[in-house]
Amino acid sequence: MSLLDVRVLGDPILRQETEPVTEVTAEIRRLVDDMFETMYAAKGIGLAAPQVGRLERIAVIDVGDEPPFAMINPEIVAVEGTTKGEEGCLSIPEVYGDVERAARVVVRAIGRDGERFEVDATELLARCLQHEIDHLHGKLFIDYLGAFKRRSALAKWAKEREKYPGNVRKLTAAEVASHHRRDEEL
Ligand code: K1U
Ligand code: ZN
Repeated sequence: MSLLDVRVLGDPILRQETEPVTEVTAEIRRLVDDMFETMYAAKGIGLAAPQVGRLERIAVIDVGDEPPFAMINPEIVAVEGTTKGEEGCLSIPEVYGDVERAARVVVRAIGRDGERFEVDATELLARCLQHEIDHLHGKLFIDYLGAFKRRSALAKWAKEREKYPGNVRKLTAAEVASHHRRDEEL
């Protein structure tokens, strides 16, 4: 498995529409595995393909209370209610904001091994599903902020982004080592 560079706000790929996957090949499974490794090293609970410079419609998720899963060509097929909660993004490090989302979503997708599945989610999983599916359509959580909060998020980002020349977040050796140490402890 390989660690992938994470693209940060300013990279145009984060605003692009992804392309549906037509066949789950060995190359797609390899991308899924690399995305999991990258997500864990970056200490995220989700990661979408455009964040690692790819336009396949794929995201990976691990919110911790159920087994991790990949979703290929995910679609939201039902929504219920609304709820507000804090979000962050591995592509906009150190910037956070409250976003209103559906409280419950049902998502239909294809898994890493080509199987069709549905997930019926509430709470953090529902939020993470919506955040990742947005990434697959070029949308970011800051797009939901009101004018004032969006301006202050972008002002914070203007300082942070100096750490990411070329709009690339290279995971540091320390981040990777702490992920591996955690693995050994478990
Ligand atoms: O797609 C991403 O950028 C990953 C993102 C997913 C996400 C976090 C919070 C709410 C919705 C979606 C992250 O993993 S950000 C970092 C993180 O681990 C985290 C942040 C806030 C709450 C819980 C976790
Ligand atoms: Zn994100």
